[in-house]
Amino acid sequence: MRNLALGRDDTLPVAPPPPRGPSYTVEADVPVDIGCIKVFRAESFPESGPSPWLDQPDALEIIDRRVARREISPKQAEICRHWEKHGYYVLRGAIDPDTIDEAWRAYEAAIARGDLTLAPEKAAADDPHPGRYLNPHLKVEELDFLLKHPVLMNFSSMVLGRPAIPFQTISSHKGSQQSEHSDSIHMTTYPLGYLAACWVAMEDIHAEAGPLVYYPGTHRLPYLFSHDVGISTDDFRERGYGAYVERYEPAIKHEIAEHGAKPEYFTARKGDVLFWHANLLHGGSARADIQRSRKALVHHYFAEGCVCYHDLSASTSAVHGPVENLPTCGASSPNIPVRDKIASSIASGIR
Ligand SMILES: O=C(O)CCC(=O)C(=O)O
Ligand SMILES: [Fe+2]
Repeated sequence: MRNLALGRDDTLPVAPPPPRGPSYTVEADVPVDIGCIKVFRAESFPESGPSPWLDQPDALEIIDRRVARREISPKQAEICRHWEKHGYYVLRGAIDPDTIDEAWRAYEAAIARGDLTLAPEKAAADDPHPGRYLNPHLKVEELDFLLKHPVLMNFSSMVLGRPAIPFQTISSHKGSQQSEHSDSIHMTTYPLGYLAACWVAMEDIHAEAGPLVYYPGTHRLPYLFSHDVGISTDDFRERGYGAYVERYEPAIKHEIAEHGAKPEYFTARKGDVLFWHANLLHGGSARADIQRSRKALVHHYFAEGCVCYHDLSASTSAVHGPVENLPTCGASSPNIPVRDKIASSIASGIR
């Protein structure tokens, strides 16, 4: 079995304990009264740490100390050093092929039953594959199981330095050809950096299928938000992703060119998983052979205890539940609530 490639003795650890306080709240160095934030956009928040542990200037020393204290194994330390430098990691054979096949079969069966309907999203007239689907794990139990798979949860918790909270899934039969971006404009946190993503290969991924493209090291570039590229809240409300395509996407292409960032492509075997940092630039490469499928699941995980919001639309993330759940202005509570359903599923399944 290719499962648990890191081996039983080397099982990835749960997140290290929080540095301060009894709760898992990420205590921002610059506290903000969340209830008083009216517009959830990056410019409404101060610049503040703490950064996730692997983004800290002395991350390499912290890694060495944690190995010395046997909190992480030498193999985990190697993974953390790679993450610190490159902003991604490929875990080969992370999920065994039988689990992958079972999950994909269940997904196809749910589509055949009409439990979920995929838009065609044709890239050309002869495009044989259907489009992506957001949050299929809400309809297909086997995909929910994968989202909460201990190997994926533990890896995300390790790099975030906090317990990971599963947030969303995206399933795809084919390459997205999505322009390069940082996920932080779509899923933003305060403080910054408390998001991790992974891409699960649900079949072998061919170079001509339009594999995920990513740019190692770009996680260290400054975060770029709507405000930085001149997208106002009104622009997004009135024009939606039109403003994003016009202003944000070219700005990211410019960043990549200016810094001479070099692409890598995730050609994978079924069950391989690529994890990436909140700010690593990535996208869907061109589908050289439109007949080829590219079956995958993308998962996004937030770290417990941070504020999660959507910079583009200036709204809080569904991970917190309705906005009324947040502390009221003046309450200044350090405990940022997480929607009950998510919290209880983590409590029962993972911890
Ligand atoms: O699968 C892809 O091509 C891109 C997915 C992606 O960027 C994401 O879900 O964050
Ligand atoms: Fe993305």
